[in-house]
Amino acid sequence: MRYLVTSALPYANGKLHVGHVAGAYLPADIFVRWLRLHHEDVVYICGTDEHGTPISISADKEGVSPAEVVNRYHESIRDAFSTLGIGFDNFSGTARPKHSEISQEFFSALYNKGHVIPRVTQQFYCEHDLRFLPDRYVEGTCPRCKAPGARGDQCDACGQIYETTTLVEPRCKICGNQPIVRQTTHWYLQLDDFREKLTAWISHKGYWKENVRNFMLNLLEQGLIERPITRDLSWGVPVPLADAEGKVLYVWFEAPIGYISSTVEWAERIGQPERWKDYWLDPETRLIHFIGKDNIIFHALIWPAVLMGQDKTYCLPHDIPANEFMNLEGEKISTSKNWAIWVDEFMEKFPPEYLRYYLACNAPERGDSDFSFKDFQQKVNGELNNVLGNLANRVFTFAGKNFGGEIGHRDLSAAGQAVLDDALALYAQIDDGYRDYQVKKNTKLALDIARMGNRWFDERQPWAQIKTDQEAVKETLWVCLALLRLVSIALYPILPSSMNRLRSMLGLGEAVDWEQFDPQVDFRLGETGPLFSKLDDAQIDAEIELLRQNSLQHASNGNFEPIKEQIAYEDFARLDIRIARVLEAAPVPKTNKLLHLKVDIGSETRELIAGIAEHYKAEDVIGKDVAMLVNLEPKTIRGVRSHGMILAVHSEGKLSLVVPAGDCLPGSVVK
Ligand code: B3M
Ligand code: ZN
Repeated sequence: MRYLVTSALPYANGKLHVGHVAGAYLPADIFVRWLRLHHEDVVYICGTDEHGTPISISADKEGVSPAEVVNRYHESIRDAFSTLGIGFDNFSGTARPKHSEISQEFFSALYNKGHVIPRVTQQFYCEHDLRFLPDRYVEGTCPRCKAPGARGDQCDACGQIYETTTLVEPRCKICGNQPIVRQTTHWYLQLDDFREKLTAWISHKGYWKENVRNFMLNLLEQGLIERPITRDLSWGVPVPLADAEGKVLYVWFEAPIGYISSTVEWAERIGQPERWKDYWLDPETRLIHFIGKDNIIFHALIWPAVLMGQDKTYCLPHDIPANEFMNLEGEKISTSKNWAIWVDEFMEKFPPEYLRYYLACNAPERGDSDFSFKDFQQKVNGELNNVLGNLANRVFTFAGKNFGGEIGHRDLSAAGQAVLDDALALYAQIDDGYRDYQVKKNTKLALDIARMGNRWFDERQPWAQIKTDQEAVKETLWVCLALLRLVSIALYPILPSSMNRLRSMLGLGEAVDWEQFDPQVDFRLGETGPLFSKLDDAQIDAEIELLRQNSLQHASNGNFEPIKEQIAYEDFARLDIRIARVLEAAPVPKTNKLLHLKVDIGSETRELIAGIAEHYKAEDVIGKDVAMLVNLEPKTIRGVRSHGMILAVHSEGKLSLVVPAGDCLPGSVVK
């Protein structure tokens, strides 16, 4: 069987955090390693997603070019994966020329067959920033599930996509203003052209995970509406049509094509440029996409339609194991609030395989899971060390001391055989588990094999046995070594380097096979030593503290507005800011935001309207001295002429008036 396994292409706009790894990467790597133990033909493909508004918004924020953001994070992500032992065959990026070329071919094939049609459409446009606001440039309330924070292209809360302009209470992400709706032309993928084919295809996917299948059936039932696959943006793959100046392909149209362009790159790299076709152009290939649940619609609906609409016959996804999300210490991971564990930083402090183990134990397979440092410590100390490490250690020590590390095979007693049989049954279950992506259950089953070994060792009491019955001791040890050997394979996909170390202590070569256990095996131990080490409380407490500090610090200095363009002193000097004493204040009728103020600015009294009523009651401001811009042109607000503006600060949702720290007379100049 030929397998093509992919993990979702992470956006190259930030570092990798543990939530990413738990969902789409570690489970795929584990699956691929398991396939390789079965000598399956498999290529594992990934790369960074380098286009779209996630990238251009990050670049805008940092004031650098999108290419700079992409290069920086591509490298950081690639290195983090490699330290973590995620073994892609190729890790590409979608800003590479080959990818653009293939994406344009894909678009053209659909266009030439009439599956892509231009339409004059309405899009959000910001009159302040003078630009269209595709996808993440606009945020509002989801028209379907009513969750806040929904974007132009998708709502994270319900995973649905909708017509952008149906977003409720839209806001420009750059300036916060309400956008207007403007005409523009875009090209729409006629999804309905593929409805029958898609329905027939999905009807054979009874083995899919329930979350994915149900989501899809529901969508097909709702009916497939056309989707725009182009955007008004400057960063991206240009639309390959003469009348499409300034338009690029929608990132979600071209990103999955990255799976193909990365495979093409791989084939070239290994010197067999045609080799990618053996995978992609064979309908029998098992194409498996590991993704997070927010990516289901793009992989299970739009992407297969895009593949179906090509001239060549591509294989279609065989399975789409979508995982749920991982939270952190009970709260949603949020990179914008710095509530995240960054993989590179984590691995500077802890062995990478401790992270693999913990994320595997805690894989968000059927529901959201939680990363907690205390639980991490408990899994490493209580399971890896106290169960598996302990078994290895006590058996190796005993075998070394008493038998020079040589324990030849023996005829087992009924009791010894029973333990081995139980372990073999678990070993077979673990094999099945990997086939079903059940990583979490497998960590438990593998540890159960080690638990059996410890129990057997305790029951047999070799330290007492040794005085009377050497052969019985050898049987005790041989059974334990046999169990360790099974564990070294069973856990290899999750902990490849630790298990290879265990194997070398057991006197075995590296894991290459999901082997049939050989009951005739003789053990000759190699150099032994501790397999794992414990994490102490102080180290864990420090991490929890650091996490809180980082997020607090971020909250207090986070989300700065960009600093405005530099000005000359003369520009500043044109502002006339003085201290005003509030004489009278009253709410403006029929509003809840405005106060009508009368102030003394020394030389005269003024009337003005201030938008502070949600934060200050009228009686609270009377008598206050505040900073006021006195030479602002007058404006009529709610029928009242407003002569000037008092200054205030917005911070963490609260508003505070700017007041002088010491006593001053009304009319004193602020400079
Ligand atoms: N970059 C979304 C994400 O990181 C997107 C995946 C693309 S897979 C083709 O969640
Ligand atoms: Zn704007």
